[in-house]
Amino acid sequence: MFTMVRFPVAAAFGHGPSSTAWPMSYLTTAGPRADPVTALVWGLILLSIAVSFLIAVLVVWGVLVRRVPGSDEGVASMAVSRPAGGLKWIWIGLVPTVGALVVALIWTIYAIRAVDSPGQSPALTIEVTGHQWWWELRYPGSSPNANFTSANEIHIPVGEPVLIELKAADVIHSFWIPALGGKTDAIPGRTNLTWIQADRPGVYRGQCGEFCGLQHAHMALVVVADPPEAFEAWRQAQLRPAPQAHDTVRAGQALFDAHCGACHTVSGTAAGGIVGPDLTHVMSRSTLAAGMLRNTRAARLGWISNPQALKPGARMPATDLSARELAGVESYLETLR
Ligand code: HEC
Ligand SMILES: [Cu+2]
Repeated sequence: MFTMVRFPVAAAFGHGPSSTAWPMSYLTTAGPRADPVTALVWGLILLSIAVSFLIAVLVVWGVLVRRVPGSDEGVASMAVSRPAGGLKWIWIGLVPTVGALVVALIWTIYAIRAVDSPGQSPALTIEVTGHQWWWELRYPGSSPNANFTSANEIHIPVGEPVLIELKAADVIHSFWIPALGGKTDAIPGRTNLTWIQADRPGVYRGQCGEFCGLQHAHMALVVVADPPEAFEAWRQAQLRPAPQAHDTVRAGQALFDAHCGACHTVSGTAAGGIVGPDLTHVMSRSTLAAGMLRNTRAARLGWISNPQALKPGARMPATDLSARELAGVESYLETLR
């Protein structure tokens, strides 16, 4: 009936992201918060391969070339002897080993320093709060009426560092956008800081990285890196309150306010709940329920009538609306662009 978002989620957006085939791969990254770590990962992989290869060669050489004379006749007939000069092999082994470890250590320290904080001051701050099982996003502005709230789809301007203030509403979650950086935990009662930067426009998939309950696997998010003008246009659109409901959807709005408004906010209306995602611009998002469903009419109807059938345990109850009432609510939602 409705479409589940399949791997890769980026297809839902219709434009080419940086790594369409493997959206969760951390081996191809797209910004300075992640690239130094990726270089380190590849470096350590190559170093490990080189060390393993060297050891393999030495073992084969020891077995085939440095055979003890007479060992073919069996261990019992081998003379016990310790030729002089064997100790030097300890040193020959120790020097490259320590050398490799020192290189790895220095490179690691360098990589940690490089990703610790952005080179320039962040263009923007976003407060990201993990909930079971969705992400609340708050974009603070310079004045109270320049704030807005959204969910699950983080838009950022391309090429600029963005500070992320991480919180959690219930249990520990972890913010993870593999192409843009490593995980940072979101811990109840704390604010953890991290930052992201995307150097190429595109869609970067993320996922809660800390088991947080039954629907942990359905707690995805995406970062959409927009060119500056597109980002500004998106921001302006998000700042607008919901349009005045037209006569044709007023009944739907009344039903929404009565049945949904205690949990969902639609700014500029009576609906001011904060238990679930802000729906003021729900139609501008490409997925629903933290990346689980594509945001289509069929998916919305299916979700609203029985979220528990799709995401068992989600903090949204099934509704007892009749089919007609459901269609009314849906036509109201469709105005929330
Ligand atoms: C008890 C609180 C509660 C009520 C009542 C409720 N919801 Fe929800 N709703 C939630 C929560 C929590 C989520 C997030 C679920 C998740 O993704 O795990 C949600 C998610 C949604 C989403 C997906 C939004 C997104 O961006 O992912 C839509 C759409 C939605 N609800 C519509 C409705 C409508 C319409 C009603 C009324 C018929 C309603 N909800 C009633 C709590 C509620
Ligand atoms: Cu989580």
